[in-house]
Amino acid sequence: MPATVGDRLIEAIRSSGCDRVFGVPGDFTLLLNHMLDQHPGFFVGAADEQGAGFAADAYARLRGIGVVMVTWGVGGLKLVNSTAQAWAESVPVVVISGAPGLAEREGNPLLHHKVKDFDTQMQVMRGVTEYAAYVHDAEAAPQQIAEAFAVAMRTSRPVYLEIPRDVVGLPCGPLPPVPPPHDAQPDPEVLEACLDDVQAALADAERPVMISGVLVARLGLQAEVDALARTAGYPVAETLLGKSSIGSDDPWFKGVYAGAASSDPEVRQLIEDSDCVLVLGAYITDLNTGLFTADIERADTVISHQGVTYVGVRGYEGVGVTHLVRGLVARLGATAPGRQPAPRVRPPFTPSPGAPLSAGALFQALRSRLGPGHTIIAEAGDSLMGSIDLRPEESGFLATAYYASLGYAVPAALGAGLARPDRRPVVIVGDGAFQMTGLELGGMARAGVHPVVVVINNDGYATERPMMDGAFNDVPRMRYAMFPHAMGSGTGVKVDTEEGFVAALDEALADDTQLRLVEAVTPRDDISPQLRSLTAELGKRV
Ligand SMILES: Cc1ncc(C[n+]2csc(CCOP(=O)(O)OP(=O)(O)O)c2C)c(N)n1
Ligand SMILES: [Mg+2]
Repeated sequence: MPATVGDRLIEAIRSSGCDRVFGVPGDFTLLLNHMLDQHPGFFVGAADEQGAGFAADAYARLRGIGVVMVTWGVGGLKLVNSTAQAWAESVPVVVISGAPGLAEREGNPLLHHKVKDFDTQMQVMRGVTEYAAYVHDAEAAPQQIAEAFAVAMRTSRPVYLEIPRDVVGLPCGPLPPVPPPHDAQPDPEVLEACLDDVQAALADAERPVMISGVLVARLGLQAEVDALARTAGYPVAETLLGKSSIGSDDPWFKGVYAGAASSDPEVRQLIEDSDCVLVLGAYITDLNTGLFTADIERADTVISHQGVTYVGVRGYEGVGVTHLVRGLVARLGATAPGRQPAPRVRPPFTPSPGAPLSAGALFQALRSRLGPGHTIIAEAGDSLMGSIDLRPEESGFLATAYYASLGYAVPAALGAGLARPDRRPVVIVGDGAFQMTGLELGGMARAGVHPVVVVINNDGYATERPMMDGAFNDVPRMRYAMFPHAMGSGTGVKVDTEEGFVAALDEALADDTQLRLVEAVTPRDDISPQLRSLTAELGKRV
């Protein structure tokens, strides 16, 4: 039997290093689903397409590529948000959509799931992906499939493949060789000049520091950044979106720098007092800069993106963060990391007897207990801002810290648990966000994922209340601790004191055989100090 388009697609997925496809089937994908079924456990069903998209996003953040497969229209259009997030936050997700067969389209009939035209979904997905192909010709299919995976890995952005169902079974040729996953090499003279300039800036500086951004994680540069820090002795801060791009137990790790919303005053002072800040692969977004309160002199800054590096105002085209970091490591003779830093002792938290639970105490308790062995997933809202000072291991923290879509954290636990089965997902999520995608917990046990889920029940949209309050910030009051019971797996408990929270958290962390949900009730108007300073600023703009 000659290989078919469907076979080639599966071959491309597997050879990319991805061993899961998240999705929801529909009649336009059933043949593909049937083919995937030849590999047991390969397809992981989600409750909703957006949940599948978020699970694939989390998987991709941890494994370098993720795949989501859905049906056309009703499925694909639900993936617009998760794919937009993947684009905004540089996550290589391959989105595959089934589609009506070529033969079914003759005469332009009103087929189910169709909106306006047969290419409506393609047009929409083009707007949120780096590469999009309509795979309707079996001869061109291998090239399109190979290119989609190559673009996703090279650019660290989402891509889109739409495959009519009667093309899936057509025979086709082999996948062409995939081009190397990294950027084109820069002009060697420009690279040398750039490295000279950066080295001179660093040598002249008395207090050089590094800021590690999201691309350090996405482009796999952690070992090089560690090597630079260890050899040259530069302290390292992270951005919020780049949180856990290096490990917080590394001795050179100093915290998260985000201007006025930094994790602590010391890290803010360290960065703002520096006379040479090496900013590696960071996006200068509002949330990364504490709403642009970051105060760093441009003249004292080396900032390196994908494909360009600036030393002060001097730009070096073609020198991306990968080239800069690798070039500096080579020049400084920095060695690859050989040893594991000793785990830092996390600041202990002792609950005050009888004290009602506050947001501040909740995050202190989490900080004292989370770290190695966990993938911490913090939802947008106070779950994220309050988590800024948690101490995850390298790549042990996931959050949509730029695009900030609520509903990410719970489905992300599915992807994270499967991508890194050696680490337990710990979800921190607000009550409002939980109502959006909390049902995805129902499929976790089936997939063998047993997260700890902390639902912060502060009676609504607390992040928005300081900016402008009204009944629109109230959400229906639900019994969050009852969800595991209703879903038929796991255990839930509701607590509203410091002692109760710590006891429930310890019990949850000690039992990794099942989903453990802790509903943590905090006062309605109580938010973390970081969120308070951010919303005070945001409120001025409403
Ligand atoms: C999908 C989506 N819809 C709306 C928003 C706007 N938004 C930002 S924070 C927030 C409130 C979140 O409430 P909750 O999840 O309870 O967390 P809390 O603010 O209480 O920490 C809302 C609605 C968003 N970021 N994402
Ligand atoms: Mg809330």
